Amino acid sequence: MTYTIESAQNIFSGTQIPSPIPATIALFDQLSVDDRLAYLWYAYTEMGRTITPAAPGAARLQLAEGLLTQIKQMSPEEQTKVMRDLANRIDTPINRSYGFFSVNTKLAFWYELGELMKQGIVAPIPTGYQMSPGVKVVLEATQKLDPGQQITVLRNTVVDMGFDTSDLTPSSSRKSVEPVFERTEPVTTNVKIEGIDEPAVLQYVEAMNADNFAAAIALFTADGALQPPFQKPIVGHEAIAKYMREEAQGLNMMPKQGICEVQPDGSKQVKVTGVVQTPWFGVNVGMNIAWRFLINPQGKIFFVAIDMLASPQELLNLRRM
Ligand code: 45D
Repeated sequence: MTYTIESAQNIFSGTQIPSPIPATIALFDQLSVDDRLAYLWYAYTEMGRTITPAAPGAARLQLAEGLLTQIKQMSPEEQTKVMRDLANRIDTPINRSYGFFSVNTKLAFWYELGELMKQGIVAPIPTGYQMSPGVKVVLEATQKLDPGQQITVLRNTVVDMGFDTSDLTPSSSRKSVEPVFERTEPVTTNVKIEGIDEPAVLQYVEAMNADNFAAAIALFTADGALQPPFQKPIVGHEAIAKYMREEAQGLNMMPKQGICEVQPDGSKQVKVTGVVQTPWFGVNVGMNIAWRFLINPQGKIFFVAIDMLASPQELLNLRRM
């Protein structure tokens, strides 16, 4: 039997409950540009009372240094304009540079801007800014989310800023080596998942928890795909490896339970739920997620989707339909 990515995307579709994350981001997207910047400031500082991200390493900040230095030298009015332009996603030289940053470098850039705003070196929210009712609505929606969902909203809004460079080729000077996230926690080996003994799944988690992406990729078929939360599938070893280097480093994956269904052709559909921690927040924030694997009869991963769960109750939702 041949599989298609489209059919694989639909496995365990009956257990998928829409996450409140896209709904919150849709509300955010409707705000005016100053409202969006103000929302991010309030959401970030409010969150910072309980959880704050780890400071990015020097190597990571170095990648954003050119832009940060430029911004520091600007007048407050110019600084405000840069931030408005970023939120407006228009085509400017700064927005292009930002657009070529990896996800983690974009986060590091804003982390540093946030620090500079707190120190008064970069202009804070425009003077005279009045919080609109719209901002209150999105902030209230955000407060109802669990911490793992809140940081995902922040992350996804940051990733969407700047100019979309996906159709552009970076100049060679812009292709930068992705710095590593140092692991602070000892690596969890010998993964155990209640209800699952599928080697490809257990080995996948072990490899990812050691940032051993070569070992993880080797578990996929050549045409295999990985579908991150709220994204299209990434297809093939090379593309998956690039994605993992940029976005999967330092993650701590703690799968808890799962079900495995053997199909008549010998392929297996596996759903696993558990918690993932990002190196930005470490043990302080857990994200409740599901992995949906399609394993071919030879034991290789043809497809895996990673979904953010709507609520912790979904961790136990392993029914088929
Ligand atoms: O605009 O199996 C200011 C995969 C105000 C791989 C600000 C995975 C102005 C395969 C406050 C300055 C990766 C898919 C902005 C598994 C302003 C796999 C700054 C899943 C913007 C399991 C804001 C991994 C700032 C997952 C600094 C689910 C915000 C990983 C910073 C999830 C926000 C990781 C940060 C997440 C958010 C990380 C640092 C959600 C980090 C979030």
